[in-house]
Order: sequence, then C-alpha cells, then structure tokens
Amino acid sequence: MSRTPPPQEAGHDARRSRQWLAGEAHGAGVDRDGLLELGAAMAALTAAAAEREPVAVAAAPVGVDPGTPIRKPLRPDLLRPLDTNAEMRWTALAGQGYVVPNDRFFVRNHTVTPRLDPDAWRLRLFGTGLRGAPARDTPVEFGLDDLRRLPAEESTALLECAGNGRRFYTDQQDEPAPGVAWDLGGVGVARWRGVRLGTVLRLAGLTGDAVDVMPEGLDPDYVTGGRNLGRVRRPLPIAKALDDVLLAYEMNGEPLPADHGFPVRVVVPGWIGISSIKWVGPMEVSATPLFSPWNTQFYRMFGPGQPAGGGTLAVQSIKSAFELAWDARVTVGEEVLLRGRSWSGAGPIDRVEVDTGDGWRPADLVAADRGGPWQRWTVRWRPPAPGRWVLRARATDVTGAVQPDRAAPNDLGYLFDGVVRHPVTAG
Ligand SMILES: Nc1nc2c(c(=O)[nH]1)N[C@H]1C(S)=C(S)[C@@H](COP(=O)(O)O)O[C@H]1N2
Ligand SMILES: [Mo]
Repeated sequence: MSRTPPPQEAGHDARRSRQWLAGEAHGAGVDRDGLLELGAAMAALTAAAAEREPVAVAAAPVGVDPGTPIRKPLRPDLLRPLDTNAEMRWTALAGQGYVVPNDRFFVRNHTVTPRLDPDAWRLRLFGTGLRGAPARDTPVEFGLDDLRRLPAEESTALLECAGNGRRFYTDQQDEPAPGVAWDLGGVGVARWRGVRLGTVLRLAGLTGDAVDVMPEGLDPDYVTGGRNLGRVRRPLPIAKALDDVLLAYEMNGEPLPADHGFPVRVVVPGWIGISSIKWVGPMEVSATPLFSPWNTQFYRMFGPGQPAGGGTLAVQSIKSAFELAWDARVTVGEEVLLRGRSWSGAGPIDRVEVDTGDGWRPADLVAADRGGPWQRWTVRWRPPAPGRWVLRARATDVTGAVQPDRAAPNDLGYLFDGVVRHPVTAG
C-alpha cells in the first residue's frame, strides 16, 4: 500500500499531446491524421458509437484458441454479466474480508479471455528507451520462471474500471453516457504477488531517456466501428512505471486466474483499470511518447470543461457502496447493521458519512483498514416506518476530496464520483 502521492500524469500528457500533434510520435494502430481529421468532438462520438456496438473478434493468430469471453463460472449471486464483461454484485461482499475472492472479482474483457501456454509465454521488451534499442522482433525476453526467480513483492491494490458507476450518469443525472452500463461492481481489491516492473525494466537495460512504457495484451485484436485497433495497450509514463507498478503472477494466493491475465498482468495501483494490462506480452519502452487508441480515443476526458483534444485520465475517482442489494427489504423497528466500503484513487479514505433519511452522520470505520486502498465501514439503522427509504454514503479522502451530490459529466461517462442514492423498502 503506497502512501506517496501518485505521480501526476498531467504535465507528461501535455508534452505527449504536443508531440503527438506535431507528428513526432509513432505507434502501430494510431492513425494520427484520421483522428485529427475527426477532431476531438468527433473522436468522442466515434468512440461513443463504437462502444455501443457488439464486439467483433478478429481471427485469432494460428495456434491460439480464442476461448470464450469469460472462463470462470458466472454465478448469478456473485456476478452480473454485461456484454463481454461481468460485474461483482455488492451483496457478494457481505460477510467477506478485506479482499474480493477471485470467484467474484469483476472481469472487463474487450474481447475474450485467451488460452496461453505458460511454458511458451515470454515478456518481450523492446524500444528506444532500452540500451541498444532492441527492435520488436529482437526483444529482451523473460520467461515466467525468470520472473519468479526475481525478488517477489506483494501489494494489496484496488483495480477499478474507469467506467464504474456509469449508469448513474443516466439514472441519477439524466446525462446518459455510452458504453458498458456498470453499476458500482466494476471494482475490487486483491492481494497481488509478482515482481516490480521497475526491476524488470532495469534488468532489460532501461536508459535515462525512456519516457513511456506500453504493455500490450495477448488477447485478440479489438475490432470496433469497422476498424481493427490492434491489441489492447496503453502507454504508462516512466515515473509511474518505476513507482509502484507490479508484474503480477498471483492473485489472492493463487496463480493469476485466466480471466485476470494468466500468466502475467500489469497492476497499476490507483490508476484506471485499463492501465493494468492483462496477458501482457510485448512491451515497448520508448524515448519518445507513445500513443494508442486507449489514450487518445478511449479513456480520455471529452466534453464541456475539458481541454481541446480531451483531458488526461489516470487516477481513479472517489466512491462509496453499500454491501446491500438494490431495493433490499428491511424490517420496520428492527436495527440493521449497514455495511459498506469507500475508496479513492488519490489516496486512503479519511471519513465516511451516511444519511438514512434524517441527515448526515459519521460511519464507524474499520480500524484495520485505515490507510489501505479501500475502507470498510458500518452504521446502525432502525427503519422508523414502512415504505421506501433512500440510503446515501459519502466519503472524504486524505486529499480532502469529497463525493459531490452530482458528478461532473464527460462524454464517455468516466470517473463517476457522485453520491449514489440506494433504495431499500421497509416493511
Ligand atoms: N489485455 C487486456 N488487458 C486489459 C483489458 C483487456 O480487455 N485486455 N481490460 C482492461 C480494463 S478496461 C480493466 S477495467 C481491467 C479489468 O481487470 P479484471 O478483468 O482483472 O478485473 O483490465 C484491463 N486490462
Ligand atoms: Mo476498464
């Protein structure tokens, strides 16, 4: 659990954007002229439309079984399927400990979970940010055993999709946003074990000139809106890559499950889920800024109040959720112990307040969780009368950020942080 403030990507991104616009950047699948022609607004619309379309899966490379979208059983009491994804049901956390067990951890797949042979698997580093600038087809390689021989580290980190809570832009604010209509279940905390990305980068010959690292997934190419955007990949600034990023091969004490990136994934604490590339294979380390559709077209902040060309998206927003069914039934006059969790990408949670209909009052924070990536809390409530009640929880993090009543919208519906109104019925 890192308490140092996460490196801010804004300055880096501004530089990266200038270079991109000046044509100084490269990157397969980044059609700069195409995107520039469209302009920021059009790019957002295209992305929006694309996200609504069913996913087309490109033909898998010979010898690779494209697999099914999600491999683990989707128990209806634990997970809710959403297209190629599945979100955790918050009731599935009731009575659980700090981490989310693997059987109920949310899955976000752009295409499908691939079947990879761990013996044949290699991490392949290349690019101008490494000594001798190895080419893509003559990379510095690490096998799974090589990584396991390096010093192992454990990190309890939160993973959350940038679109988590998106449905509340529609349901609470009447500001519909395209894309997967996540409730609040696109989030989880796990105990990850692996090797620091920084350790591997240095062994691979990292130079002082490196500015970006781009891990690339081995799942099938992402095809949307009639265009093949290539493999899922997103550049990571070198400062974050050398900070607290892990190449994980275990999740909650088990080998990384297939759906969560077996044999190895990237884990980028505090940052939007797309940074944490699963099934990582090739990894470009570059002395010039890198681009992909996942930091130019998707996972960027478009809309009013955002800079032309879109704003940076890196650190997750602040949220709270009750470990309770939507429209749960409670008994009039009988005390219930309401449980929930709050989290923020900017740092640990300092304070949580709950409103059960008669004003805000402090929730009791679970002491053992203080300083961690999320915070469990409880509040006692005796429903005073039959009928429909609305429960609300709002958190404050260590930076002083508080959940607002209304989230500031953006075209692609990322980073919802508003207070969610959770209905229950007392009878
Ligand atoms: N290779 C690859 N990595 C990926 C994705 C993907 O589709 N392919 N999805 C990303 C997104 S958008 C999120 S939110 C997280 C989800 O991780 P999980 O499925 O383990 O919960 O993985 C990220 N890494
Ligand atoms: Mo995501």
